[in-house]
Amino acid sequence: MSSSPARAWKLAIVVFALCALLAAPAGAARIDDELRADAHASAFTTSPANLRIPVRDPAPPPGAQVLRYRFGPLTIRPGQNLIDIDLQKERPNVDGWIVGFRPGLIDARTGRSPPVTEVHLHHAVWLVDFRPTFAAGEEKTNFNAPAGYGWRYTTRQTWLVNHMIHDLVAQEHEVYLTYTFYFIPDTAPEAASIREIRTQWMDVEGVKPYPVFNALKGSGTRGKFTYPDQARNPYPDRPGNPRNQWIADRDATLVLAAGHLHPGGLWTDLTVTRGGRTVPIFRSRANYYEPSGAVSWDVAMSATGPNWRVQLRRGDILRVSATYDTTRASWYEVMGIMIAGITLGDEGGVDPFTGQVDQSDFLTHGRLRENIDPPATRRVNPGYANSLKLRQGPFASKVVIRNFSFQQGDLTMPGRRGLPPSVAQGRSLTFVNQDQPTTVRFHTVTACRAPCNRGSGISFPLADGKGLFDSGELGFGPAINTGVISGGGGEDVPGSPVIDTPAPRAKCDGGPTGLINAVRTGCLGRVTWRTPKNLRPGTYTYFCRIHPFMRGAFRVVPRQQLRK
Ligand SMILES: [Cu+2]
Repeated sequence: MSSSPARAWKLAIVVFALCALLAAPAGAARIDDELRADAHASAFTTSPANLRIPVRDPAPPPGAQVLRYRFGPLTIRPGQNLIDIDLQKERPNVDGWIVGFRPGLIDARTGRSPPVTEVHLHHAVWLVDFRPTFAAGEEKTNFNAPAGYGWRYTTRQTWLVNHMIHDLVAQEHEVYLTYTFYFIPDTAPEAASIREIRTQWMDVEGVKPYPVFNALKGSGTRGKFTYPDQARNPYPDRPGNPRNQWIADRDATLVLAAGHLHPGGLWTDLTVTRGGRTVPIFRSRANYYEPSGAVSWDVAMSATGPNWRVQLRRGDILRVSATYDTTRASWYEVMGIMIAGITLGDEGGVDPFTGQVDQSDFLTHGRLRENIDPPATRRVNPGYANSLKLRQGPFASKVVIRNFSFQQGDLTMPGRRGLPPSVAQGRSLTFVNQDQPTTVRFHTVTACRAPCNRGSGISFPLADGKGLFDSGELGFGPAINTGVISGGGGEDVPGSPVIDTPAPRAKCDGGPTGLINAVRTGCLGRVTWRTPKNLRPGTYTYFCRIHPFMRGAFRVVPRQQLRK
């Protein structure tokens, strides 16, 4: 990589754009109470939210070649949850039009898609000449340009891939990102009539390295939370310029749209505002195949149909929002994105203020086998102790996390070390992540409902525990300065999913090795977290959101009891 300043700035911008693209003391009565509560603890008791949206998977259009590429191999270190950027060299060697895009992830050894419970394609964003153009999350939505439209491709373009691949287990994985183009070369007669579209990237967190928000259990109205509409001060750093909007800089026509969400998400909405009037133009719905509904990656997102055309005028405000189910759990570090295809100029279509936009939607593929949580996720795993039945452990002020395990109170640990440490009411317990490297193994301490002893998957555990606490991802990662984009001062923001706290630069050594490292301006994160002091007496169980097999418990002991 050349390291000229212009290059570095461009890359820094990319980084943004792209990412735009994370017992004894307890009375018997209370234990009974907790055990009863657990009868409803499972996500698996709720009825499915199968919407039965039709699948539309068009064949390659006339003149199109089907070109399969892969990117990698990428060595995913045990437990890794990193964001990185790399140059992408595997692509067509002639100019033409991309009219379809199909993303995937395969295991380098087996050639098959690895189970989502082991390695997870958190996201990949393909940046073409520094513009986010194609993207994939675990739901792997396909992009189909409507007939007669395509994304321009030339061999002179710069292609970068921003990828975040998450290893949920303690084993290393070697994977390839795969991507298939439906490609019409300029030499094909069909190429002459293709009209160019570009991707208009709509994100509720705008252009940011790690564009996420939290949808907390119980927030919103009637069990649904819409971001940013129902969030309190969602964009404190940008008063009057919300991150979720784009003001059209030209007359143009929108020709396709598809959303991206995380588990818990229900839909993303796209609206247009003109002269103070706002109208909806598309809702991309999450179709959960998962029998328990909106709790796993066993989902597909709907996209616009072949005839969706929305006429935009210069000055129109396009906005995106995301709606999550908040009845069952909190959803941390979630996304809300709508990827839209837009023409360079006015190509007609329906004026959304005077006409009727066809908002019928279609899934781009059926159920993906690799996204189905294994049946063992639903069953009690005898490898975990039932913390509600354990006797009280020693008083402790600190629990160290090392080698994917909690030093005291880990539910897999036999004997005394497995007992939930005791914490006096009004005090807190400090968790310290010492799992090296802390630039790779990020852990969280997240409340799950006791006894939290079923199998591990995406749909279990859920962040639904008493106290609803969450530590955030404990570890260190690179920072990028927003001044690079905005000019002037700016702030350091995470280029990784860690907590946004400045840290000594050396703490970030050993992290991502790709281009994101080349443009880092600093280091962020921390490895300690304290439990809230206001937790009421009782047994608390928790898990790691990054590695759901990690479980632990502690017990808050009432003050009265201490006095005895
Ligand atoms: Cu972890």
